Amino acid sequence: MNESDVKKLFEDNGQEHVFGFWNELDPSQKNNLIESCSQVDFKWLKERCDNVKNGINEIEIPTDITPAPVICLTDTKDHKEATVLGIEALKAGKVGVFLVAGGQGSRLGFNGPKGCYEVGPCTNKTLFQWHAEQIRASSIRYGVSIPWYIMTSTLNHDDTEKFFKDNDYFGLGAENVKCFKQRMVPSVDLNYKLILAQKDGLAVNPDGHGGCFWALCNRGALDDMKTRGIEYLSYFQVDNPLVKIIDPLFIGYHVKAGAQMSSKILKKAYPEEKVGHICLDEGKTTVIEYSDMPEDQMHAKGDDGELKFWAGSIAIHILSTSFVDEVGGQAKLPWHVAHKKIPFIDDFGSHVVPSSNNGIKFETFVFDALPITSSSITLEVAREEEFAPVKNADGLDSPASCRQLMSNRFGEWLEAAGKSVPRDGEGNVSINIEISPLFALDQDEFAGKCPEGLEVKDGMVL
Ligand code: UD2
Repeated sequence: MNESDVKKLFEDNGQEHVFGFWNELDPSQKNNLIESCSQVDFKWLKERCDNVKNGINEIEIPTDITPAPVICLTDTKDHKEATVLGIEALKAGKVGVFLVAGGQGSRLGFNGPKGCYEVGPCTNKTLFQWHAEQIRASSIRYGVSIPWYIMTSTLNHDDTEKFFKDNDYFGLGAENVKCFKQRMVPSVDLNYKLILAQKDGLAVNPDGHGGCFWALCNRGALDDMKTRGIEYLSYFQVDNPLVKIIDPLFIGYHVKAGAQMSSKILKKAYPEEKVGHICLDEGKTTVIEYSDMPEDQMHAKGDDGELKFWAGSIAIHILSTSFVDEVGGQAKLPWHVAHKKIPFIDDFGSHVVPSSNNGIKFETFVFDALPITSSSITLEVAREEEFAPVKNADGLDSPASCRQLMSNRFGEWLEAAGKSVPRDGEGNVSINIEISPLFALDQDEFAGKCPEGLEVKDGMVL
């Protein structure tokens, strides 16, 4: 669209204020603003804003939910068969890994892609390196290249690509690490007006991890998977270094059930824990985010006196690529609304960082695709083995808690191999220790490799 078309379109939609600084802009800034404005889909924006105005929540919170069936930690009878199936799929080169890393990471307050955050308790290895080492170790174990697809956004795409390039793709090969951008959508203020983030650009945000369906299908990733014969994608988030990126057991259960999208869960530590709730709504598997779960359901107890909705989703999934292909481009996921503090340019041209919520962001969530699957399995995992997210700068789910949980997991591996590991009064390992995925991917592998005369001491790195 040319300049006058764009301006007319914005006027027709009552959004001409975004051109308020037009006369101050140089030609290249004018181009930037036209480019930024050309991305706005007014039909989409009107639908979203009308829904908020009219109090219509696109996320229908079902009232008649029941707990979803879960393959629990103790249900081990089919584990062997599932593991064999998972290993077969891996060795046949049918598995790729998919990281969603397009988010803003604002809670952590870290400037840069969250994957560049250093979490190794002793080595300060970054999240990206932990993930890369796991993928490399799994490739070696199963004798195949495992392609890694990484969804970024305009916020961090260039920095992410540069980080991998500067680190020589951590030995995975440039051809096996594919970054692609998700879409951005505009945010609005509390009067439904578009916001200027700078004089020559609108405030936009990534369209949520649910945007991965569109991005996988339209940014070349799915085509690459088809060329390679990838049938299953192991989906994970950037913030959890303990995630088992390649888990033959999980893959195998998914394959065995002919599932389209499957999920890992763990037992919630307390009712309000900030994880999604896996439930059944009229027979369909569904996730209700902690912020949407009705209070009474969140605290409800079953006949056994335990939490009724005990299964917390930790955002680890398997996606069948045929499912992504089927729903991908047109997946109509509902839009979640979040009230946020959105920095803006005020009428006088000053940049303002608000201290309270002044705007609305729209996002879709990947787990909203679960109800449209024809089949899905849910697998329980052990928290101490697989979950140590870094979300906040301090306290819960912080870098400090993550490093502690990493040392705890490695401490358990050492103890299982017959070593003595110092612990504090609360049972936490009281020294920093680190075992690279390239040394051992799991406790069993470690047990077979643990060096005889190993001295367990603070700063120990294997
Ligand atoms: C997520 C789940 C929560 C629970 C928890 C476990 C949601 C809404 N909630 O909470 O139920 O499973 O994780 O740790 O997901 N991302 C993108 N593009 C976007 C937005 C996010 O790629 O547009 C990525 C982001 O980079 C990160 C992941 O998605 O890797 C999770 O995003 P989050 O940190 O906003 O999710 P969180 O912690 O609220």
